[in-house]
This record gives sequence, structure tokens and C-alpha cells, in this order.
Amino acid sequence: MTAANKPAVLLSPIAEEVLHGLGARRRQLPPKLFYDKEGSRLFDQITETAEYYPTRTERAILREYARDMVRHAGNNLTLVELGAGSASKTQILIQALLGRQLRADFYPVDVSSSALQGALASLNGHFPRLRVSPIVADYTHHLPDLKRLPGRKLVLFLGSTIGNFEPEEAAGFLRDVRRSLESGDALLIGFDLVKEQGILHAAYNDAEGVTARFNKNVLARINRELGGSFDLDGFAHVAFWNRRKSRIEMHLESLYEQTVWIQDLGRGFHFEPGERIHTENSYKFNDRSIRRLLRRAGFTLERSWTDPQGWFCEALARA
Ligand code: AVJ
Repeated sequence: MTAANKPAVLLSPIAEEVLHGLGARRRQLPPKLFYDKEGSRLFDQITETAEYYPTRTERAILREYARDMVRHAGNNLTLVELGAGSASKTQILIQALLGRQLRADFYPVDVSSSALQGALASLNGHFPRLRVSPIVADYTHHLPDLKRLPGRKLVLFLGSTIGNFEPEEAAGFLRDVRRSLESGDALLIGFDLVKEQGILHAAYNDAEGVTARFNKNVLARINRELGGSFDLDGFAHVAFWNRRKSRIEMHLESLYEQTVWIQDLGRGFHFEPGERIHTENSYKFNDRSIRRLLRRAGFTLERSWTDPQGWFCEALARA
């Protein structure tokens, strides 16, 4: 960043990220900016569209195999969930766990304290033998030290959130998870799998346009929080399968030449027609790439479970 475009004020973390991302030659905004209140609501709505298969497929795998997963993970487990959100799929695993042990501790970790409040409320009523201790933390920057928690740990990282990381970052992040554990502890991690291109494409281009609204919400959020002037009709939702990189890419494409002023950044951003802002990568995996990633991070793949169509994979890795 040059001195000329650096405003002489302290910027919020979000403002910094927007300034950095839109100021770059290849414009991009990080996917975590999607998830304000409205974005989280839109994501929940995505998971209910006919085309978005990952959430319901993972839930079906958990329903079928949760007991098996918990049994393989070990005895007397303490559960930790990274990016727990409202922990709705987790309930299936908790149920299975409490079928095998009298009591259990559950540490949901999330950046959103309101999401954790929700998790706490729904779990405490449901499972009297579960002790829930929420941890508010951005686990991508700072993992809580899990070695200090009692018992053998089972860490959950569901939903194929790992697919949002670049391959190098994914390995680095899982290495951090490994370092926070003791050997013998386990990681249960969800991976969306490579499949027919038409299915992948449809999942990120649903007919109702929910994913388009989710993608554009990042612009709406900049308007709301940073005094931006994005015209949401001036950008198109673009999502496609990049086979060489094994990922779905999402972009926002400027439909005409325009300059968008962002008040809190004290500057405008010029867009040529067809110019894109890259907003998300969602990597898709196969057996080999899963095994390789876990290996690089210091885990060994112990078992995995999939649905009958082979669309999603739940992997149990040992530290
Ligand atoms: C929450 C990262 C798993 O990549 O499929 C859904 C987010 N983006 N539709 C995914 C998302 C567009 C989702 N993850």
C-alpha cells in the first residue's frame, strides 16, 4: 500500500480487509466477510435449496454412522468443535456419544458469540448429561490450547469448511490443530468430494438465486458497515467449476464501467465492464487429496464414511 492511498485514520479490521482486497490488482474479498447476520441467514437458506447437496448429505452420513464414528474415535471423549455455529449437525454425534458414556464435555469454538449462545441454549435443554463450555475465538488465527482440556479429545471440523482454505493454508491450519492435540487424539473432518460438473455447478447457481444473494451480500455489507455505494444490480453472481484447481470459484462481475465510493475508506474504486471481484474458493477433494492433506498435517487417516452416491466424505484422522 502506498502512502497516497492510506487514509490517516485507524481502520476497523473489516475496513482494512476491504481496502486491501479491493485495492489489489486482482480484486478479492475473503469469504469470511459473507457471514454477518444477514449472510449467516442466507447461508442457512442455501442449505435448504434443492441444488445445495453438501449439508444434507453430510447430515445423512452422520445419521447413518455417528455411532460407528464415536466408537472408532475412542473411549471417554471430550468433544471440541471448530466453527461450531449453532451446532445443529453436532447433536447427532452428541447423541451417539452419550449412548456410550455417562457424561461428556463439549467445547464449541466460534467467532460468533451469538451463534454460541444459540448452541448453548438448544444443547443445555436437550442433553442434561452434557457440559457445554463455549469458547469465543477466531480459530483460524489462534487455536485454544486443547491439551489443557481433560480426557481424550475428538475435534470436529464439519461442513467442508476446510474447502475455503488455499491448499497451503489448509495444511498449515490442520498442522496447528495437530499441535494443539496429544497423540492418540482424533479429528473428524468433513470433505466435499469431486463429482460430476453439472451437480457442482448447480449447487453454486441455484435456480432461486439464493447463492447469488449470498455472494452479493458482501457488497451490501460494505454498504451497511462502511458507507459503500455498491449498486447490487451493477454486479452479476458468477460461479463455476475450475477443474484444474479442483475448486468452485465465486466472483462478482461488474456489468458496466462504474466507480464505487466507500465513505469509510475515503476513496472510490473503479470497475471496468466484466471486471471481477473474487469472493470465494470452495475446494473439492478425493481420496488421495484427503489422505495427502491429513498426512502433511501430521495426522493419519484412520477411517472414512461416505454417502451411497460418494458425494461427501467424513474422515476420522488420528493425531
Ligand atoms: C460453508 C464453505 C462449506 O463452500 O460450499 C455455499 C459456503 N458458498 N455456497 C461452501 C458456500 C456458496 C460453503 N462452506
